[in-house]
Amino acid sequence: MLQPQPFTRFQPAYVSVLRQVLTGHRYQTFGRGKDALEIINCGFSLADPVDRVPYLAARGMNLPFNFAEALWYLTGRDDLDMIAYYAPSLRNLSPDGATLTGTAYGPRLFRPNGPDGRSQYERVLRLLREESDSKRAAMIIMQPDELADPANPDVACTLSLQFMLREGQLHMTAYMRGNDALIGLLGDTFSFTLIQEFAARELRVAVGQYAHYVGSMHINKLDIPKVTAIIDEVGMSGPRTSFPPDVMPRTTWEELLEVCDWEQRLRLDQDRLTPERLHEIPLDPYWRRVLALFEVYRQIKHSPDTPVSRDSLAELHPGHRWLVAVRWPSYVPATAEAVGA
Ligand code: 5HM
Repeated sequence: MLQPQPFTRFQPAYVSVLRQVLTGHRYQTFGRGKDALEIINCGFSLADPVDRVPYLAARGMNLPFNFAEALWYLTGRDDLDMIAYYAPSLRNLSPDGATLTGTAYGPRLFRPNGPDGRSQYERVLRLLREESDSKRAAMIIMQPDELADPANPDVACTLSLQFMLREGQLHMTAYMRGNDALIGLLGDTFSFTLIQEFAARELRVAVGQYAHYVGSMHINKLDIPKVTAIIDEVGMSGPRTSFPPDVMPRTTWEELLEVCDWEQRLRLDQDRLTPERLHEIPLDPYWRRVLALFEVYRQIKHSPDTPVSRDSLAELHPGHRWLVAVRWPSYVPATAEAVGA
């Protein structure tokens, strides 16, 4: 077969990669503090990249982080302040305690970086508008000089993201040198396909296929119990639950900045979003549901002794509510009990 393994949705692809690396690994690698099981040259495709959220209780996905990371990329940021609020462990990768380098794909993709004053993203979208069949719409992420210091703690794992516009569909291909099958694969697929969806809406075309190619796909040995639990969860009786995906509307950059403005106010605990105030925000309900997720996360982070308000939980997409319940059951006791978390 000359094509990557095809899937419709991300969840079965994710479980299949985890199972294959765990039970069919070809190599064991040692070094950089993370001994791992590995397969090399791994590829899959998703026919519906919008269906990107796995509903796996044993995984306990931190969905506020995934949305925040995608926004962090889209707005060209590299600051720890924003992203470490959602994932404190990222502080360990920072060379200066303030920013990230290789992990921060945003500046490389979305900040102007050449004599034309455009970002790579702006360039490839302009290309696709002018020459729709182009094979050049690739955005380069890993840079050659990242290997100059052999001790660099944070070298980008993604080599490039490519768009192809064919027959009214925007396809995306991600090329990665290495991917952590448990953590990185989930976060990277989430944010790359969200960028694909955002771009497709901007071009007013349909979301096409997403393909993911990885040189080294691996599971860190410390994660083996969790990976085993995920495989057991699906293996015994099939997936416990699923939800229809939330579909992004066409979104302007101004609207995206409005989302980020609220994200910051909630992150800094400078404001709170009651359902009444949420409904007054002039954004599509899709983005209001994302803000509701950030509000729930604000309550978890800033009022850890109080359960999350039922009103706030009611504003979430049902699938997102399920994920909150399995990730933070003690903060949402009634919902957690209802979903059996
Ligand atoms: O030694 P190395 O630079 O490869 O360690 C970084 C590891 O982080 C990668 O091998 C991969 O397992 C993981 N990673 C990922 O899966 C890192 C990034 C950041 O670029 C990512 N996905 N996006």
